Amino acid sequence: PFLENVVRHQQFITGEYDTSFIDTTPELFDFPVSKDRGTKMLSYISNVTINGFPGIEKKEKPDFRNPRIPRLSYQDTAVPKKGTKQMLDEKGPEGLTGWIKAQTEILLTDTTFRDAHQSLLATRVRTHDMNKIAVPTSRLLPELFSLEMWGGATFDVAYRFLKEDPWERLISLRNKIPNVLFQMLLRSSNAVGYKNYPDNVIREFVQKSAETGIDVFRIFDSLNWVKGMEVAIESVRDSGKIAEASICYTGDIEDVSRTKYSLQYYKDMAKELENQGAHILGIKDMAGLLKPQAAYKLISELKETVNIPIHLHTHDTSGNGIFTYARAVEAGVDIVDVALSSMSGLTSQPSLNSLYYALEGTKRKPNINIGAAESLSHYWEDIRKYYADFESGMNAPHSEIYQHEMPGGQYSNLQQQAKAVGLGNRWDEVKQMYQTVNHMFGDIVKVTPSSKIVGDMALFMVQNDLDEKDVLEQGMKLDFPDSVVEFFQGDIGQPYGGFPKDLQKVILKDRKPITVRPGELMEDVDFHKTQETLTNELGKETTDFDTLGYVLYPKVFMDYAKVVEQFGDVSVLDTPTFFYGMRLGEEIEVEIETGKTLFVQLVSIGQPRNDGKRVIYFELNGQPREVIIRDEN
Ligand code: 3PY
Ligand code: ZN
Repeated sequence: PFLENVVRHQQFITGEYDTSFIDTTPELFDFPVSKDRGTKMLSYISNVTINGFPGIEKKEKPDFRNPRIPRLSYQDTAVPKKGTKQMLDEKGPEGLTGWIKAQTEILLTDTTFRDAHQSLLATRVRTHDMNKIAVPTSRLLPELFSLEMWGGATFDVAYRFLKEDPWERLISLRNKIPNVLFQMLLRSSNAVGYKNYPDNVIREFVQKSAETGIDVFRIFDSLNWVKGMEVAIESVRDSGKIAEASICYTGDIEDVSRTKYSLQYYKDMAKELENQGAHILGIKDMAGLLKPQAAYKLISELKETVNIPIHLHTHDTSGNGIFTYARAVEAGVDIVDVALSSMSGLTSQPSLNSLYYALEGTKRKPNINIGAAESLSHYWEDIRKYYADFESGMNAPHSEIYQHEMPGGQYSNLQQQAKAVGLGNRWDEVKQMYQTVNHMFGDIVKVTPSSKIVGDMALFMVQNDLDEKDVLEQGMKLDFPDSVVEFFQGDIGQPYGGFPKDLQKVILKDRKPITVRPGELMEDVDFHKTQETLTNELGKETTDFDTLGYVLYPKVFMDYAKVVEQFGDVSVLDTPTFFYGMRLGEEIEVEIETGKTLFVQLVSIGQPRNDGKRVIYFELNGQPREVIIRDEN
């Protein structure tokens, strides 16, 4: 309506306007904002302004600078250069993998939109901030192999904390970035959750994700149990997309005292995944344990073992990430994961920008425009400040990762979990206990959800002042966390080398564990019936996306739906307003739909009344509006 009003305006029609035209013509904003929609949005703003945002310290909204968005020429904006996405669409998965293998230069996956912020900022980056940089990313880095922008923890966190729909993120980014492959992280039978789901849920989830825009599925099992990956690999192949089946790297192939995860172990698994139909072999070094010389050895041997391209993922926690990549590149790895420099390093991926310079003068230097990467990095440097409350506090390389082996994506999340249960000041003990628990569990692969189970057990033991001996001696009387019990029951699969029997006995008490694939014992979900139930419960139309969200996370989804009912779609707010509300007198713009912008001013805040409520006075597009909210302070 705003644009319609503009183009119908006499001054616009006769071409007599300058930039003041919009400011001096308030009637342009005379489009109806439903009373309900406006009030809901103002209630949200009032609520965070007065009561703060859960999980972050309440303070007055900081005065952030406007993020630096790279300028694009009209030409750039209008026609994105063709990229890997077109290649997949035209040549199919095998055509694409043939092309990958024929490249001399190293190919890059940019993880800034997913793992980088999952690992640095507890997955809190909002779609709003991604949308603003999506077109520049597509136009300035069209040579990327892929953008990892979905999956892992982003799905759950979007509903749970950001109160936004993860599918909307996929849809809007896909629209803005039509040329680069979109990649997601898929936890095999755990999909994007923390437990095994029925097989038809995995199939449906993969099919919908593929239809909505995902091209490359990085598939892993949190125990490296290939049987647990079968349904996911098959579903991705059936969808016509790329199955990047992955090995999770743990331990240290160079350490002769640790023989469980040897070079041979990885070679055997690689061959198995290739035989299962993987188009690409992923090496998922989720904690950053792969040391440079080990990387050289592992990649060299795997290149001899499989015929498919190899894609390496690491985290830079130890500070050795670039060195590891340089050695892997020498050994012939095809693709590596990096993040734009301002979102890289430490628990995140190594820096794209640094790797570019590290490989200068070699024939494998990546084919990207480094100036473009620098300017995109400026944007993220500015945006990152909005999320300062979610930073982990780690600000230097952390070589103790080689001892505790905690995945990069878990570090900041477990720290938040520890704070939430009052163990914030015992974080060092939690890390130490994490290592102990790994040992107690028989040295397992630690990656979501197995890493979360180790984390839950570590928190449980620190909280209850238990050591390994206490657990074995008093275990029959202890109520272990649900996730730990489920793990020992075999509900997320079978760990390599089996379960430690004495611990399993005290944790399961008299129950018998399962040894088959959990999906074999689960009944299919009836999506049709579930959608009906959901529609009834919410009292409004629901989509297939809603049903899937509900099937994966029933409670989280319902809580999200309640927030939308109460406050409307809060994903349209800018991030500082979303987290901090507004300052007195401040005016903000909210684009509620394309071309429909609301102007909101916070005029005044009434004193608390006897009933504990306050009246908050706004102007919405120049009209006075009041909302009444409860002051929870
Ligand atoms: C996830 O599963 O979310 C991960 O990032 C694992 O490393
Ligand atoms: Zn990762």
